[in-house]
Amino acid sequence: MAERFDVVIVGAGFAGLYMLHRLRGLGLSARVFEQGDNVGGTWYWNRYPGARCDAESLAYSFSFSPELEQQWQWTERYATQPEILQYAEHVAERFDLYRDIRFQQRVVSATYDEADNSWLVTTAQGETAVAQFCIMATGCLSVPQLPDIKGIDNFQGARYQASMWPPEGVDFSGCTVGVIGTGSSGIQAIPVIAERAEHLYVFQRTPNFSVPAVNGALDDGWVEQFKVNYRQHRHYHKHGLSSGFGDLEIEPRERTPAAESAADMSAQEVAAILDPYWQRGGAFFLSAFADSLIEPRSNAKIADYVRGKIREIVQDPQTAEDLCPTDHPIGSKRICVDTGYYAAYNRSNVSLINVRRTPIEEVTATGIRLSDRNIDLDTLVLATGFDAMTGALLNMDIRGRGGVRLADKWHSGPRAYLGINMHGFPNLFTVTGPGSPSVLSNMLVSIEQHVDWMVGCIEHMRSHGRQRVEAELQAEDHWVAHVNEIANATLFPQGGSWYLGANVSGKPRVFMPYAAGVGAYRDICEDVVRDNYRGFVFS
Ligand code: N01
Repeated sequence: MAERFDVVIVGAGFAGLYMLHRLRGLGLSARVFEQGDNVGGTWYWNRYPGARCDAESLAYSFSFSPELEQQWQWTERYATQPEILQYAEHVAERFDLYRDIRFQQRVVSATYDEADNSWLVTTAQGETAVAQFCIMATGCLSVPQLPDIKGIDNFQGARYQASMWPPEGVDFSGCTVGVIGTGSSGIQAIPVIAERAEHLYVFQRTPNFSVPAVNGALDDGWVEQFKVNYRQHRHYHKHGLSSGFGDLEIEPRERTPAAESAADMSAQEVAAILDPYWQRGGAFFLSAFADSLIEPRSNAKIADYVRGKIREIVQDPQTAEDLCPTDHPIGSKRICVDTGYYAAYNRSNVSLINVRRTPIEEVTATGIRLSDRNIDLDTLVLATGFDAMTGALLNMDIRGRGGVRLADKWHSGPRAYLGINMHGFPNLFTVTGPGSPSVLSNMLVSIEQHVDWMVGCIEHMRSHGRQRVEAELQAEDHWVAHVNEIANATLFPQGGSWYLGANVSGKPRVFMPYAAGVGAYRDICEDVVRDNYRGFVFS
């Protein structure tokens, strides 16, 4: 017989950990199922060389515990994967969370029993749990997407996937290495692999825009001063225009764009505004102009500036041209933040293969056969992305009221009210689900906001004797239309990105995250609560 809890949580990344902590505070019992053998979610799996966060560490951290934020010492402006994983483990230990987590348990189904008002959750390993509430804390980029390349399984050398990297690491010394994929993962890994490999071939299909991280060690005195005002910094992250990302100012302040628009500026005027952002580093670069993701002419000027930088850095003119993105507005695909990416192509042991010019015909036992030659490889690294936002949810067999499958409901794309709950799926919450700011924001800010909202809702139900909460169909429809309306007012839909599901063949092309920012979204969620949970039905 399945054990009974108040809540089942799927996933022990940051969302699952914080949810468990908050539920404990309410005195509720919870069981967490996690497929890995430790906590950390994305930071548990993505151990590829050079993996680090593109949000600043002092912002990409929990705010719920002032003691934790004061005591934890981040060492670099952008934390490395091992440091973030240590942080997740520290949080789990500090708040005594491990005892409720079952590791190496991959959830395969979640089924709602209407008569019992409960969810039955089952794992591939045969464990089950029944609970009134089911929380999907499954992450947005947790299902790897493998490339559909002929012969890929024939390769006899070592093959690694960025998002399932072996914990013991990989020694590339003396190896001829091929990397397929030049998104954020590839762009972080390439300069690091280049330092070790005998020769590195990068197989690039679509170039991406990348800005320098300007990473470095954090100065203790500076951090101490920053932490004096931590609460106020957090306030701006949660409510401001910056989508929850941090800044490097000691004085807390709202980050505002330097200029309204680049559209009618000369290249020199644009450069005068962008140069300080480029030198300062980080994805905040895109916020220099207020309309960078709205006005195509402004966006084009910013893209020109970055292409100019690529041509300045990369010595070989043909390689530089091949690295210049021309097929999408800058920022419409997630902008990458790198350390030495473009400069890596100046090394004599790094070759860029433009596979649009010389397509990959086949992966063979010994390497890659291009349309014009064979390249022998010892090692092949795949950094080919994820089935984002919906992948983890649809990989499970989730069945709501009347046995309706989530996969059927989402046949033409995800539908959820506020990205929090779906009509037909009572008491099931999706942390940072499609329809919420999620991947367009600092995930820690969005995770805390969602968990706090969901816990507030559960508290409300308990104090009002309510057993069931479910989004109204009409509220869900309106929200989905609103998410689309906001996205269509931006350049995002032109990106052909994973935000749209465009990287997965057959996936409906729907812009999944909510693009109005964390501040506006938080206001809406709070307003819904003030308005007696407008759009939700309790029973
Ligand atoms: O994945 P991606 P990612 N043949 O989808 C290529 C987060 N993240 O893992 O564009 C050849 O961006 C594909 O080419 P194309 C972050 O949000 C964050 O790098 O389809 N190439 C593309 O170049 C990020 O956006 C951090 O033509 C093929 C690449 O693979 C998200 O995760 C670090 C191919 C996939 O790029 C995903 O990033 C890492 C094929 N058949 C990740 N199939 C930080 O915090 C695919 N590609 C810094």
